[in-house]
Amino acid sequence: MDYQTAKKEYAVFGVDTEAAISRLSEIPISLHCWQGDDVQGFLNKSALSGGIQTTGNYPGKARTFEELKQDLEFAFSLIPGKKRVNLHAIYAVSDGPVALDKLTIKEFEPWLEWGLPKGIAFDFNPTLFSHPMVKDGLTLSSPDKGVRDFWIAHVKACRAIAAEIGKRQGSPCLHNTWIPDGLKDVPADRLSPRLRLKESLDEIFSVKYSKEYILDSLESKVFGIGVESYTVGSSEFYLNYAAKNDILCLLDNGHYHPTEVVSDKIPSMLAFYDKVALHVTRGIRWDSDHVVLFEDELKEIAKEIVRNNADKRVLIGLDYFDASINRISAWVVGDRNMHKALLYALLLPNEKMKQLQNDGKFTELMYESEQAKTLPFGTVWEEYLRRQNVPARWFEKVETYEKEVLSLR
Ligand code: RNT
Ligand code: ZN
Repeated sequence: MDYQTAKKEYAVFGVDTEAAISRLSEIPISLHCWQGDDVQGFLNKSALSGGIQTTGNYPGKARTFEELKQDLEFAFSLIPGKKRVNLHAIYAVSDGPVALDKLTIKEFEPWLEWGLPKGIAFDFNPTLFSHPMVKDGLTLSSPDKGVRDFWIAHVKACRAIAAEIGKRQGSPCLHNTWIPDGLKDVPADRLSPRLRLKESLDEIFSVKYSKEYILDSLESKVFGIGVESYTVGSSEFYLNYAAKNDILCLLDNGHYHPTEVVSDKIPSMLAFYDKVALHVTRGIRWDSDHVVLFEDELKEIAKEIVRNNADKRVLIGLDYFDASINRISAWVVGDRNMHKALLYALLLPNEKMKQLQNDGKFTELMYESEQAKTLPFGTVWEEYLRRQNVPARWFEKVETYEKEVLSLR
């Protein structure tokens, strides 16, 4: 089917494909740099820890800033839309070792020099894992004041960096804090670590920055591998902390009990917060970080963003790491799927369906939403890609890149 025919079919259905395409091209997606090298970074030589894990040993991962940058650039040639890159503190670029609590904007200048001229904006994360100062699995909630102080200094340094990035790029930098703190087995005390975390956060956020430059968020989790019994930074803990301290929550859809869904949490957050941040991922059994596929829950997440006109209120970032397949392919598949889900949601007769719900016409609502599923979505998707100068089929390009670049590493 050609695009003009698809456009007409959608018009009969009450949907304007042109409006959908132009709105989609304005929604930024923050691509996580850490899929490119299995969350290794350039600073730490220690293995990944903190309840997160990459499995697989696919050849060709990026080992340096130059390689990661090159891979990101290639991935971006296959990804449509507005781009942001999500950095972690361990992706600092420097000649010699730099302590995590001493990082400055200097170590991130090379990223900015690369991205800003291309119109790429950045988000930022402190790295509180894979490091010898994580003591007994704890960071900001540790009973050891020395440990807490080190991590407080690290997050403070990262916030200063993020604020400076935001200032330079002319769009706020999302600074998201996730900590691995938790226990493998039944705790004897669940409250004290949380009170210590609260105190550490108070100290961190006592330094104020303009929201024009930095938006702070906190990311909760239900459990991690090796920390199955107790997570200090639970959902309730951060929801309360964020609400009381005018900070954002970041919802990672791999961080909840399996029957809880982030799509349902988004509107609850929008009722109370100006903004909410996301880590879009795909949880499978114990793993919270499989590559994002074009699945039902992803579509539901996109619907909640689109039909609530929350394009500017929901900050979309991706977060997964698969080391068993070509890492560029992992980036491209996941990022394109996020766009695909947004387009899918934009091509629904959302106002009409809301009206049917309000009128109690549930039979017709079910009928309409099932009809929508077989509209020529693929044709509009390809038109969007064409306008974005991105190929519809791209696997061969990745294969060539693998042969010519990755296999030589
Ligand atoms: C871990 C969190 C966190 C990390 C990244 C690397 O469970 O999801 O966001 O994945 O910061
Ligand atoms: Zn996450």
